[in-house]
Amino acid sequence: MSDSDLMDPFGRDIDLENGIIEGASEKWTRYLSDMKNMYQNREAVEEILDSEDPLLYEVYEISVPKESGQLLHCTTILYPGKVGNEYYMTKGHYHERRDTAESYLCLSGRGYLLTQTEDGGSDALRMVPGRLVYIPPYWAHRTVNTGDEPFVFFGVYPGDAGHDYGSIEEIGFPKIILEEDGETVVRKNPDYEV
Ligand code: M6P
Ligand code: ZN
Repeated sequence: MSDSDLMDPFGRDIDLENGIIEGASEKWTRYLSDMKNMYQNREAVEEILDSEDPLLYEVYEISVPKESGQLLHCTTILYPGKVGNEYYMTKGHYHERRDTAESYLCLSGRGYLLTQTEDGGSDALRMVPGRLVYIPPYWAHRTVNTGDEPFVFFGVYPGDAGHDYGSIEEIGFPKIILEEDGETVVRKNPDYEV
């Protein structure tokens, strides 16, 4: 590698309350219309979309080359809300390179990390400010906002991990998180089949 290939070290400022990363970051957004087949109650989805298309989450990413050896850093701001009685959640994904891990550190708000493996393993881990959750290689991951304020977390993962949404868009996760009688409950997904 020549000197001209070397990146310079850099710093970025992250607002630990609202997750905004200042500086040359990429930002992208997901609306309910981007994941309307992923919630249990399709009628509730259509009813909401008849009058508005709510912003579900925003992701700020620090731009580095998406290459082996690099680390990608991002914050996700997942807004509070429900579709029927199912809380707002991220799409969820496997990594294209299945043997890559990811860490999330919760900065503010509260929620859950849902995980699954391709052979039917699954888990649900609570996330509160200051709590780190580790997603080992081979585990798909989705987050769910179970609170009434934005759920903000910081994530780090390998530059060449990639995102694979394919099977998740079709079959979802083994577990779903609902509000029932004012309580947050983790239930088996009735539509889930391996
Ligand atoms: C986290 C990271 C990102 C991911 C984002 C949103 O910030 O895991 O890699 O893109 O959450 O999740 P999704 O891509 O599943 O919509
Ligand atoms: Zn990931």
